[in-house]
Amino acid sequence: MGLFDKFKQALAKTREKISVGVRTVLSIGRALDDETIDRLEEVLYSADLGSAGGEVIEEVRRAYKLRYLTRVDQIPEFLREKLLARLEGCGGAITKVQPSPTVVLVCGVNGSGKTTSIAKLAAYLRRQGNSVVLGAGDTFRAAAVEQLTIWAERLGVPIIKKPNGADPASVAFDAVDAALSRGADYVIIDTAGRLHTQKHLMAELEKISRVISKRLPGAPHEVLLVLDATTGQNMAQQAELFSKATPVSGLILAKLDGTAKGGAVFGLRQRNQIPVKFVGLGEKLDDLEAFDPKSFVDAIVEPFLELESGKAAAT
Ligand SMILES: Nc1nc2c(ncn2[C@@H]2O[C@H](COP(=O)(O)OP(=O)(O)O)[C@@H](O)[C@H]2O)c(=O)[nH]1
Ligand SMILES: [Mg+2]
Repeated sequence: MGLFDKFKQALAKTREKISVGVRTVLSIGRALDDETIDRLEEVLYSADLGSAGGEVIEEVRRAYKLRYLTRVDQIPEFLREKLLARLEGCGGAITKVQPSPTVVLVCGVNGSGKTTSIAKLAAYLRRQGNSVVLGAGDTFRAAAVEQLTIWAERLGVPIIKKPNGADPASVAFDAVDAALSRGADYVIIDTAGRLHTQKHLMAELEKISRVISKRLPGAPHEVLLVLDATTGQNMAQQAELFSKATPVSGLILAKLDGTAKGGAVFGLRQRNQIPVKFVGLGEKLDDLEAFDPKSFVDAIVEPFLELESGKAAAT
């Protein structure tokens, strides 16, 4: 299945809401007027695009006043362009440094999908011919270390771990050390997602980064923040919070499959300027995809194509 089809499947709920709304727009007529624009605004609102939806509709209103837009069949292309512009700079390029290893630190709140995403990212990097070492830096919960160990065994990749309660920074140090001595291409380090105080989170992430850079100057090369896509607009707040603790180089949106809140990606990008690099589309090892803005926007815009044809789009 191609990425466009995977996004179509993942965004099925959002697409269904758009389809329903688009039919009400069409029931009003083909000429663009204040009423059809109001209906379009509701469609975008139902797709949970957040502030991005409101801003795009303002662009529609402006274009309508300037007589640049006069018919509803011009809307899909207009939306495609405006939505795509909002995801400029997003994409799946993960840094690879020479000499190796590239150190990837993974953070995010508990339950967001960190450990699973790390396993998927390791599988992804290995498919591209890289060797990977994992670091079990979530030493706060014994179950977290066990979970990553199971993934490591399944993947056949080395894992560096310490007893429960050990200093996560020392695990990170040892993981980088192991990657250096093995000549591994990547080392991916898990972290705890405790958020009881912002101060504590900052201190812990800062310390891990500092200790990593002692072992390998310039590292970590990537700090990936895992966000739970089902939390919708809350993702933006979390991205802001973590950005204050540590410079985040990219986002992994986990659990994009089956959520009605995938549209939140647009507001997220706008508020934080952190590129979405990967998306999680399920719980299996191969359910991680490098994010491709064009396929994503196409999957959202497709139900709007009904405005061009006046017929139901294929779902
Ligand atoms: N459907 C779906 N579930 C996911 C995805 N990523 C993670 N999960 C599930 O979310 C739950 C929490 O994931 P976990 O990796 O343990 O989160 P962590 O606490 O941040 O390390 C687990 O049940 C995962 O199987 C995804 O992309 N799609
Ligand atoms: Mg975990």
